[in-house]
Amino acid sequence: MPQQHAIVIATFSRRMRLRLDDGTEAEARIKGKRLKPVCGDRVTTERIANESDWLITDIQSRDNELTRPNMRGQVEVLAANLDYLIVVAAAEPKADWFIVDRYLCAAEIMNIAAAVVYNKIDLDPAAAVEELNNYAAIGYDTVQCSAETGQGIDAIRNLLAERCAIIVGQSGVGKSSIINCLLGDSLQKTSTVSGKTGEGRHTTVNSAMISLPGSGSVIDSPGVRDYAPALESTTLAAQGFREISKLAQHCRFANCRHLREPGCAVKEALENRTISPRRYESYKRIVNLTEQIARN
Ligand SMILES: Nc1nc2c(ncn2[C@@H]2O[C@H](COP(=O)(O)OP(=O)(O)OP(=O)(O)O)[C@@H](O)[C@H]2O)c(=O)[nH]1
Ligand SMILES: [Mg+2]
Ligand SMILES: [Zn+2]
Repeated sequence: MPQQHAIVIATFSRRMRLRLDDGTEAEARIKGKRLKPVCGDRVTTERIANESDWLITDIQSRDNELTRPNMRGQVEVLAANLDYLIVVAAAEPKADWFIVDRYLCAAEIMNIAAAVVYNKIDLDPAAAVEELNNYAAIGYDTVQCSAETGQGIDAIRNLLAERCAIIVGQSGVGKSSIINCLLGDSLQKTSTVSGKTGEGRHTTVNSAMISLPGSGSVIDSPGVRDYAPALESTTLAAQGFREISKLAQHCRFANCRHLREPGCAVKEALENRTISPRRYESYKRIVNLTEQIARN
């Protein structure tokens, strides 16, 4: 059978939707139990005789992975081959900045750029100015927007140009709504992957990569109640906070964890308020979490 390369653009447990190299889309199954393709994966695939399905026979090595520990403490890969992460918070449900920091930590460790987007400013225009300024000061892209009024959506479009991004955040903050806004007239062409919740709200149940008009693509992902990156060690936690890792070279001890060590440049910056106490609290929580997981 002739083989083709393809990108996984949507996953429904063991069924996949592919964009083949020739630009067409196809449904696919997976050969064997060992392969675990995720959205964004580049795969080798071949046609199954007398069927419309394709068969995924191999996954090319990944540039990077967005991961999280699952309930059993194993590492679950959420998506692969990303070059940008957008984490969305909103006026409603109430923004959880610790979740935002944990996603940014994951982006840092993947070595990709990231943006913090605050949506639903039509509900509360001034709610997050301070937090966003704080993120902008340490070098993240920031946007305030409303998928309802369209305000700020162009800024997100510009950030996504030429990129393969993932959009993440709590359930209900408006990730799918933002993507719908970005799609505008092209909306009808995309098959949105969503199901209805008990309250009749449309919630995204599967990850799907959406090509944006012009350039760029973005993976819409199901919202979360909580998120923590899967970290192998507490040293990685410091790497996940760019303002902390920048200061770490000035700490007295090379293995400083920035908790109670003497001569710690991070604690000093905290006292001088040159780093955010809230971000530092996020860092401590991730250190604790990583230690807990390591003990289990
Ligand atoms: N007022 C207002 N409502 C919005 C805005 N953006 C989205 N919403 C509403 O918020 C609700 C949730 O939006 P979704 O786009 O489904 O949120 P999501 O982040 O994709 O949620 P999950 O798929 O569950 O993770 C919907 O009822 C939207 O109409 C906004 O900018 N302003
Ligand atoms: Mg959604
Ligand atoms: Zn230190």
